[in-house]
Amino acid sequence: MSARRGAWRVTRGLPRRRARLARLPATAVAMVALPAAARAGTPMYYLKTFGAKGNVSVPLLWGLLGLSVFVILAVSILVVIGIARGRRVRAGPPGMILPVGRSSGAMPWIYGGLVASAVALIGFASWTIAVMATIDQPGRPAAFTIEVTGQQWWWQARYVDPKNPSREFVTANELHIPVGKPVHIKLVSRDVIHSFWVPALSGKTDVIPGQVNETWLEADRKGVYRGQCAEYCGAQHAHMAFRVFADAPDDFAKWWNHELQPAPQPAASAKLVALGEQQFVLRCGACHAVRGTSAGGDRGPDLTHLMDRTSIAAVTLPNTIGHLSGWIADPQQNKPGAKMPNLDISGPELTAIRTYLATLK
Ligand code: HEC
Ligand SMILES: [Cu+2]
Repeated sequence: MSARRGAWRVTRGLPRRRARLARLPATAVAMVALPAAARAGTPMYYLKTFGAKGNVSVPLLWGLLGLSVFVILAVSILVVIGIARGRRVRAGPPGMILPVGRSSGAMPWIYGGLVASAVALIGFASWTIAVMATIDQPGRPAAFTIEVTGQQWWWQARYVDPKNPSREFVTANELHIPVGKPVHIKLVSRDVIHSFWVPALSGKTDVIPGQVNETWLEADRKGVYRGQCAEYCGAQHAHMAFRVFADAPDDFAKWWNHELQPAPQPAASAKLVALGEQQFVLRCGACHAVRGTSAGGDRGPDLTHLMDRTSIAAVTLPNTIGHLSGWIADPQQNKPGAKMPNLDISGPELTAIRTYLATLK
């Protein structure tokens, strides 16, 4: 109520459109100053960052924006002054011919302009190069590597511990990283060009078939950061998202150890789960892997610990039993064009398979 009255007081007397314009800077300031909680609903917001990379890039963004605005204003003002002065000179007798050439006092402006532009351009080029050098490699060596494979329209992630090859595993669409530690990311594509982007942590890195691109991530605060494919890659490009969970180092170590475990064997008494596993291996195992079973497919996400994930189909749906059933029954309705076909699963089959999947914790 009081804020409204304040806004009214400031803009009172101005015509409507100008009143709206007058409020624009306040809106922009409010966006930048938005508290973290309010920004949770705008996960692609990249001006507030939570990691070593973004923290040095964002000041450069503001610097370049400030310089651009300053140049536009300075040039506009000088043009207006020039026009005003030009009119005054022309106000001579009719038919008078103005001399063309180096009028006195013009050259210092040109030299001054050249020097000022050169200083600004060299200064900002140096700043840009310094930032690029800083974000190229993390300050400390990365503890491990995640090999991310982009494909239409999801992300496969292979965790690799260079010191211990037996600690390797594969998951999809939800990455976990330890807070405050740089993580090395290797990017490859299985089909077309994608782009790996976690706005709050890092800029974009293209994911190109036949080429390995590298980047790294570091989060300085616990949280969930949204990632998104940032290079148009076909029908479901917008649904090719992922999540990065920055965990406390202990939680992260626990998570990794848990992911290494194979899927639990169905208990002898759990008939429906055992039936579901059988049907899963038969109907789904050509495309999906569940470690500990003979399902070893690689065309779709590894489902060994499906229930540890908060979302399915590259953050298209929340991972609830309802959405899971809906997805298995009709993936093409949920994500038209997705590389998982409709499989004409019968009602009883669906019940068994979904009951089995619910045990993949
Ligand atoms: C022809 C290959 C293929 C078959 C067969 C197949 N899937 Fe999929 N599945 C995929 C692909 C590809 C995706 C990723 C789709 C996307 O996100 O765009 C997927 C995604 C999923 C997901 C979401 C996983 C995640 O983490 O996002 C689940 C769950 C799933 N499939 C279950 C099943 C079940 C159950 C069956 C058997 C009834 C099955 N799929 C059969 C290819 C297949
Ligand atoms: Cu894409």
